[in-house]
Amino acid sequence: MAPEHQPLTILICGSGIAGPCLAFWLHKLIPTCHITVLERSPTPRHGGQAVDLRSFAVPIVSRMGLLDSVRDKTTTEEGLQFVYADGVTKSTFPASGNIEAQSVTSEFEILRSDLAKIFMDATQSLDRITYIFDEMVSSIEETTDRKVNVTFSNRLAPATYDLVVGADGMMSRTRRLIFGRGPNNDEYIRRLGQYSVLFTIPRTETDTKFAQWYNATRGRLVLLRPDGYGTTRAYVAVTDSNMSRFDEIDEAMRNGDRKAQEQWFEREFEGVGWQSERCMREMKKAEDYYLQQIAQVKMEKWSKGSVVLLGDAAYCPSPISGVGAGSAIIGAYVLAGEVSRSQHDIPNALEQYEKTLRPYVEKAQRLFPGAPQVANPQTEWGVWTFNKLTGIASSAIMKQVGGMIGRYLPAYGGTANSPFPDYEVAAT
Ligand SMILES: Cc1cc2nc3c(=O)[nH]c(=O)nc-3n(C[C@H](O)[C@H](O)[C@H](O)COP(=O)(O)OP(=O)(O)OC[C@H]3O[C@@H](n4cnc5c(N)ncnc54)[C@H](O)[C@@H]3O)c2cc1C
Ligand SMILES: *[C@@H]1O[C@H](CO)[C@@H](O)[C@H](O)[C@H]1NC(C)=O
Ligand SMILES: *[C@@H]1O[C@H](CO)[C@@H](O)[C@H](O)[C@H]1NC(C)=O
Ligand SMILES: CC(=O)N[C@H]1CO[C@H](CO)[C@@H](O)[C@@H]1O
Repeated sequence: MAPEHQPLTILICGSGIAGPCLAFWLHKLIPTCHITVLERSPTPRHGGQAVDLRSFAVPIVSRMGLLDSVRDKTTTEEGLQFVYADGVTKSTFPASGNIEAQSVTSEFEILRSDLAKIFMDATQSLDRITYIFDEMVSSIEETTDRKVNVTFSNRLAPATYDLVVGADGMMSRTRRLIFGRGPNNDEYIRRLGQYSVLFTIPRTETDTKFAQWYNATRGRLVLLRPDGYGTTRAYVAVTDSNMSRFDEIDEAMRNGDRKAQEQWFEREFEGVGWQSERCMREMKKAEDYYLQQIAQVKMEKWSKGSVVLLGDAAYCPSPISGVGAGSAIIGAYVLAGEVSRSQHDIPNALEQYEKTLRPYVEKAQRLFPGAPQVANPQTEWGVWTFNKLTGIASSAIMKQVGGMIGRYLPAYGGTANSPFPDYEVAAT
């Protein structure tokens, strides 16, 4: 091999959904490259609720040979119910049962941790892929020959890579190292006005096979969902367009102060009714407690030289879009494909990745007008209107709501006519 054709060395920061999926595709399309996946947490991260596989992500996972593994792990959820104040009256949206016209509940709905594990299991034992936990990057510097010098926080020795990928989630540290905090000093984060805490709780008889959504005034939401493991996943959220309401929780989040975070939720949910007391009690015991801000990441550019961002780090569409996991998977596939096509000009590969993926991401980031506020009313009147609307919407004629959404929002649509190339194994 000529010296200029040394095998590529690639560093991926983050072992969530995007990172392992990228490792898979790079390994498949570039049979010589060496891949290191770094994860800041000491063990793979669990927690969170279900994520959806929809549209063009489905054929990609199918080409990975992993669709059956996903099918085996799908949550047992049969649809969505809106629960009214009496706790008895409900309006129901069943899952559509058709992957070409998916309802609000996707046919491939899987716990985030199960999906991450499927991708990790498919890559962890491959040679040329090394996972390293409890480690992160502390500095990144471009060299004159378009490589990247990296130093690490814990035990790894400084090293040089051909490509560095930040797949380290919405609060990406790689992004900050390369692009700073952004022109508005907001870390490129567009806040949508919701903070939610997610955790697993023991199942009780009141939990059904449906996701149950309970509204309360002042934008408070309790959502309980079956998880396929005999337990229930709680999603407890506060929504407001007045961002000052979140000052305290935001600070507690930045400080990693779980106790202060819990106290904030307890205060917000006092007297809310339905299952909220049970949730507050279980929240404090939960081992998989996970707090998130609902937000989007918007950037003008996703790469600089031979460093690139992927998944939530680059273009988080937010969990309420329903396409966070899907756009991480699609992005991983496109990035691997473009790198395989332009292995000896990485900056060019990264330009092509961005050009190919942008139009999709722009659609994925389109939310319903007014989301999430419209579904989390502040006033009794708003709550009443919302409940009336969801009552009407669940009548037979509106059961195809997923199909309708599919026509307006391409990210929710069918799996055919993918705009992405069929990348083939590349010659090196
Ligand atoms: C614990 C958890 C629970 C979630 N639950 C939900 C959910 O219920 N519903 C939903 O829609 N979305 C959820 N998400 C977000 C969802 O996974 C993403 O929107 C989507 O799948 C895109 O994945 P990603 O790989 O880009 O980012 P993520 O899935 O966020 O993965 C990023 C990974 O990078 C790691 N990391 C962070 N910083 C560093 C660093 N400096 N160096 C190395 N590694 C780092 C993180 O620990 C994480 O493993 C959750 C994310 C996490 C981490
Ligand atoms: C990058 O690292 C190499 C090897 O350690 C070193 O020789 C080189 O000077 C470094 N380049 C920069 C720009 O730091
Ligand atoms: C916004 O929220 C803050 C903190 O809860 C509150 O003090 C303030 O009155 C609110 N502003 C409006 C316009 O509702
Ligand atoms: C129709 C209905 O049950 N709406 C409820 C939504 O939540 C508020 C606050 O708990 C109740 O007062 C409403 O009755």
